[in-house]
Amino acid sequence: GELVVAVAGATGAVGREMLKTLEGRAFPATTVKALASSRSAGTTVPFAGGELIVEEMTEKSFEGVDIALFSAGGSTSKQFAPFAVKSGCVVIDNSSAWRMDPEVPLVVPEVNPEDVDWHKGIIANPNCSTIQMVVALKPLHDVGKIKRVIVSTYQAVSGTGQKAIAELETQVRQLFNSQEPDVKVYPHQIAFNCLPQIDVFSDGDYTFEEIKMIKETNKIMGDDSIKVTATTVRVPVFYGHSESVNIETEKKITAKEARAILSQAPGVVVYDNPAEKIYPMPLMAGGEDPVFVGRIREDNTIENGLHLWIVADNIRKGAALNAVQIAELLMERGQVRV
Ligand code: A2P
Ligand code: 11C
Repeated sequence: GELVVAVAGATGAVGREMLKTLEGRAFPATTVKALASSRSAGTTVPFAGGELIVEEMTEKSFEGVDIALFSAGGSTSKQFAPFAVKSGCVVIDNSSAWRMDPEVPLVVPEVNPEDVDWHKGIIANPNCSTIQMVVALKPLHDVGKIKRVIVSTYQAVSGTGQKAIAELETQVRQLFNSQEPDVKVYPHQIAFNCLPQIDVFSDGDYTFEEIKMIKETNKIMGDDSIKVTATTVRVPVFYGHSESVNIETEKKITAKEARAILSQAPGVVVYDNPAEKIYPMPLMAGGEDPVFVGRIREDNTIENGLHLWIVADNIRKGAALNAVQIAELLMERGQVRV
């Protein structure tokens, strides 16, 4: 039969990658609609060797649509997702708008695929930095039960969207031409700098990005007993988030065992050979699907501790790919349409 898919926010950094991913994985859509704001209505976006004409997203855009992939910001998704659901469409939403809603599953297909089964029309795609971390932590949790996680991130500007990619490029060019850099998107210059602030400050002086990593990890892993703490940092990298992750487990997992467990884990590639200077880096993870893990070693300051270095393309596994994998799960499990 017919399978109509809409991409909401099709002109954005993630929306464009969603279209590429649908095409690359041969998602069985008969029709794909590209939706964005009135600003870009009538422009085109590349798809399947041709182009799609972008339509303005309205309350009526979802009539006859089976699955909508949303990446148009939290407020847009709060406004439009309910209309999509009303017309029977399943929304896979990449914003933070619905993630902590108890009525909304928060899904990483390698971790909690069964949670798609209780959706009521909206399924949330987690934050990029959370996704890559839980893909690597779940198989270790299953073996040794993780008690505590301490994560520090090194996040690429593409996580902020198209305008931040442009800002880093522009600042680098301006600095090489002895000009004062324009600072618009971030509170400080991002070129040749590190900003220990992602999103707004909130409770206890944690940023919202840090709070997302903490709460989303517990929800996806289905285990509130895991204690998570985070420091999230923006770095002048275009694509690929990196994370230094320290875990404490109930049962001892040696570095060798961790390497073996992660080598078998779905969606993970172990890239770890110190003697050959082999470890994951954003420049190699960009444009790739897997979550790369390296620098695996025991933390001898505690009894059962491990260090991991986790890198993934934040636009792919961190956003577009995870969303398309959720759409594939919906098909496999017969959960399309509300
Ligand atoms: P537009 O290009 O028309 O502004 P990014 O995350 O890269 O900044 O992209 C954000 C995406 O969300 C873009 O596709 C943008 O469309 C879309 N968007 C933003 N606001 C709205 C809105 N009110 N209605 C529909 N799409 C929106
Ligand atoms: C960043 N993690 O790198 C953010 C982007 O909650 O979906 C994604 C924000 C979110 O800036």
